[in-house]
Amino acid sequence: MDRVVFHQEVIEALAADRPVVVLETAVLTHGLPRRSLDHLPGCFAEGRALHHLGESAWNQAEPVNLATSRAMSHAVRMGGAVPATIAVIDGALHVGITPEQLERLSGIEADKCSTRDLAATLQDGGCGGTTVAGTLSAASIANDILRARGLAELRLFATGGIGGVHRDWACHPDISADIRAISITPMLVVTAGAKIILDLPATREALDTSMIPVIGWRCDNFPRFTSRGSDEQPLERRLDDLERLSSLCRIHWNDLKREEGILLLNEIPMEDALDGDMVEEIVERACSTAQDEGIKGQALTPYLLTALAEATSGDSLDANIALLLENARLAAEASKALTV
Ligand code: PSU
Ligand code: MN
Repeated sequence: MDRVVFHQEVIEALAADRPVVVLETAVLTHGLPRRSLDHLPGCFAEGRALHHLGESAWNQAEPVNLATSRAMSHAVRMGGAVPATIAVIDGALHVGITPEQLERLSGIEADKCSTRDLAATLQDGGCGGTTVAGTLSAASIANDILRARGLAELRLFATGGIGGVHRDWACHPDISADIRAISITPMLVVTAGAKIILDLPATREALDTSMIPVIGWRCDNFPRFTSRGSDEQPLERRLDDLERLSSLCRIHWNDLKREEGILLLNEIPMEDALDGDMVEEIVERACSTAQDEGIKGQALTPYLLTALAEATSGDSLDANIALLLENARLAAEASKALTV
């Protein structure tokens, strides 16, 4: 049985050396609400994030998760690249999925597939949204196949905020597998920073220990997902043009033969960002409620993101969608410049 299924469009693009951007699906199955926007007064009320895309690509009547994933694919296409959305569907790893498959995935009880979960979901013949870790592992499996066929490999990946070291790590050492997956998969990961629900300084240390080059894209401070970076967390490296980014990737992967991924930090645009102090207070409260309610493991990140959305009446969703679209757009731009 074929465990890995490529969408024809992805294969054709890679065969013709056209740019491809990988997208994840845990944000679809577990990160964003499965309701339409009507229930969320703040969300898109003024259509704030729509300028990232043009209204035509956004269907207000659709559930937020589906509309956002569709819009991300659209943003990749607008940027001149082909989206390769990765997911587990009926016991196979799909690299590139159809709009019908995306819609189906958005409405079912899918597994949240980190790397450790892939085999079990495949064995069960089940469906799953892949996290950053799960997606990178799938891309790496796909790259082995592509290399054997003499085709170009997947190098670009756009997500929202990466997982990292959770707050209260000293008591509960919850560190997302995202970090380890990035450290062993030579892909450029475009992200709006670590999710604000995390312990940011600790997450930075973990990235450091994992030998992952961290680059600010036209920003000086480590971005905080739905909030801009603070000058308490300055970055050591910043790049402003795609040519230098591309040459850095070449040096790291080709000349130095390193296998780590590279993290490209794309700060959320000013007009979409939430106030960092306000979010900080909400997250602190949500973390202690999570602890009281015994929420941990895979359920923790979705729980905290939902709490944040509720406490901001949907404003954090606006911001989350905006940054996802911005990251998809930048990844598409970068994929054109990146000729590794
Ligand atoms: N980015 C978002 N929203 C999300 C996620 C990323 O804007 O929901 C998902 C990603 O799939 C990421 C996962 O890999 O959350 C992290 O989960 P955990 O902390 O359980 O590893
Ligand atoms: Mn975890």
